[in-house]
Amino acid sequence: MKRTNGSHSSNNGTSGGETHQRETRAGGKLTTAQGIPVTDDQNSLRAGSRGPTLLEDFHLREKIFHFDHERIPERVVHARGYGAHGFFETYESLSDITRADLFARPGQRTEAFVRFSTVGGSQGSADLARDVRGFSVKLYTNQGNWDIVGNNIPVFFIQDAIKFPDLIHAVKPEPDRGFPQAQTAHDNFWDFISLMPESIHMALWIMSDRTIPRSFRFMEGFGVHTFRFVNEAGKSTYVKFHWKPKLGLQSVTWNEAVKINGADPDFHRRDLWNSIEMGAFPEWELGLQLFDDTFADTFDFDILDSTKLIPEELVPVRRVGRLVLDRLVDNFFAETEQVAFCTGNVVPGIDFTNDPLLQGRNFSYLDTQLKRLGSPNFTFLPVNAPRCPFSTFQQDGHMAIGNRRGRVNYEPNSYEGADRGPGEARGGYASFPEQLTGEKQRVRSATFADHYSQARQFYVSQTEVEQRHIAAAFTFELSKVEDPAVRERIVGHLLHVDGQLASKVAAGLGMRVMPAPPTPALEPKTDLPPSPALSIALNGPTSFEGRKLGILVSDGVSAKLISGLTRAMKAAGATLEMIAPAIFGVEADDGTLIEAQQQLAGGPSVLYDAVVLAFGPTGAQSFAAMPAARDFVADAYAHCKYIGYTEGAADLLKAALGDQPLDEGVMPLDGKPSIDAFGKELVNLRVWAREKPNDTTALAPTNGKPKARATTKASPAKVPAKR
Ligand code: HDE
Repeated sequence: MKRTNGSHSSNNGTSGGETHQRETRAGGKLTTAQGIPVTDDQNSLRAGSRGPTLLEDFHLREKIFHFDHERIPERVVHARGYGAHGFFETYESLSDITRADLFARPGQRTEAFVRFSTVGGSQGSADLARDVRGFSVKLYTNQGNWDIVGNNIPVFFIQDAIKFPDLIHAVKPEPDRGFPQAQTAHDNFWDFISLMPESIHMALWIMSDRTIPRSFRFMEGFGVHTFRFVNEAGKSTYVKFHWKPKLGLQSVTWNEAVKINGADPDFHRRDLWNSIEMGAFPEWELGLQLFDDTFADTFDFDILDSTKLIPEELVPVRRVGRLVLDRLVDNFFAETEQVAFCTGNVVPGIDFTNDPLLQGRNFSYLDTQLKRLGSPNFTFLPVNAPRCPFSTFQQDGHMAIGNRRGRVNYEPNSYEGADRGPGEARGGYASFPEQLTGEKQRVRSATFADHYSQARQFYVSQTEVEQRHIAAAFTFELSKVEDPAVRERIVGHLLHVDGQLASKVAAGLGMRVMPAPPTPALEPKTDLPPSPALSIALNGPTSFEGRKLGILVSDGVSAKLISGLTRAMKAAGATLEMIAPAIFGVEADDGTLIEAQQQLAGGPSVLYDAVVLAFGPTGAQSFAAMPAARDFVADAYAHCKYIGYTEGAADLLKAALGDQPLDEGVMPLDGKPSIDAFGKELVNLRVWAREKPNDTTALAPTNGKPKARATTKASPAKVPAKR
């Protein structure tokens, strides 16, 4: 695949992303950074064969000097990320609502760079941490760069930027011990949340499967804040941005996530890399929720409050274009690491609102880039530079690679013609002339006071399985919290969300007494209707496209079965991998070699969406005795995956699953009709009926009185001392 760096034109007229001539041809000469040809790159210069190294060895000195300075500070949040290039294509002209040029003409394409990320972990943390995913999009429009720096969750933890450092301190490793890494399951995080009722809505989202996506390709993106569109006549329309994945939503289960992190900590980045490399380009549609002041004035919540969303059922999402990622980066550091997003990067036709979180972000992003990239000239890096001509009088600073030519570096000036330099552009960016009045004060608007109603709405919008996962996630996370008072405060908040959820979590934590709910700042509404758009399960894929089948094969496997499954997956737009006892592969019944992509120990079933046990009559026996093979099956079953199997797999199924009844998701494969039927079922992704509700209701606490356990003697739980 041919891949090229994006080029930029800088204000001194040079064009092309490369600012130096780096020799990249295969077989080119190795030189120093000064271009001096190197004859020996194996040995440093020394006095005698066993003597000291000489200071004059400029090659050694330069090489080690540069290596010593390879690291730059990682992002203070969203440190772990992965990016790719692509384009945005507009479906229809939106000139009636925005003068943004990228929306002016149907079919118009705009170059894009997207970076996905996790928030809490450091750069080397694992992909399947339970965490919010960043979804940052840089659109290199004809009128400059527009960044939509969003997340895969439409709301946020806090309402005011002034709390962001506290939130991030609380979630990151605790400062004395330096752990836990990339986890919210610890005291400081839940302590903070328990004292910030405004974060409860987001807490529901992060305890849902949204924070353990199966792939970046299967998640939604949201701009979160309310922005403005402004048209040529200066009319403003409020807008919320959504990215809708073409392949539908999908997440994994928590137990699976934990195991994926061990088996392949790069699961998400590998998935993105592989799909683009094979030409299955990830795609999202841009959706807009558009509304005016009349809606804003009558909506139950404040449109400036980032802890609230506007249900799609109330303001439908209008799909106006598509984002396609079709090009891998040439170099991870140069592009993905050095890309600098900023919410303040908007183009004519796009404007801000007074959301206090957005206002703080507009300040923060520019500031952080200086710390991270070390120079105000980061804008000249190829991944950050506009694709349209750009022209400023800014100059100098570290790494000044775009200084203007000529004598003039200020404006106004009285030079003439080309010497004069750029002048102000008629029709350039103009801020929406919003009327502003008010007293200077530190205050939170009373319209931001409802903290529970939408949390409840989110919960009642989930399917039963999803609700179960939310309760289990709260139980897991709070079980890692040492301070019982923190656990109690969270359960107290949950009482305002849903009584049953609170009971389930309290029971899961073994609480004897239900804590009292806190006094809400505003009485929660309990009648907001469910919003099906908020469920993953109700917005899943319509085919198995983009998913992956794992086939555990033995010698003697039916070659016909393998070619039948290969055909079925190809037709569905899905991929498949062979997993074998040895990476060399196995010999099929017709003597052909079936190459393996994974050796059994490196290809556990958590890496696949569905699995097949494809054994020949002779080669199958040994699997039942292999722990990795038993785990392969037991995990696939426990994670509710479809399992296809051939006759020879009976022993392994028995060894892995014992006497558990095989349900309709465990399907014998013995010919074309059964392969077809298996292929059809796969679109459901999981057999959720298999998942046993975690029945802790017998332990549910009562209000005020300890309830006797249903089991034998109730031994009082040891209450850890308060720290
Ligand atoms: Fe960010 N955020 N953020 N954030 N954020 C950063 O900028 C910040 C917030 C988001 O792929 C930083 O370049 C403040 C909401 C993404 O490179 C920093 C506040 C949302 C990324 C920063 C927020 C986000 C960042 C760190 C509260 C979702 C990764 C490195 C007012 C809508 C961008 C950097 C990438 C990164 C500040 C809240 C999304 C420190 C002060 C809400 C996707 O500037």
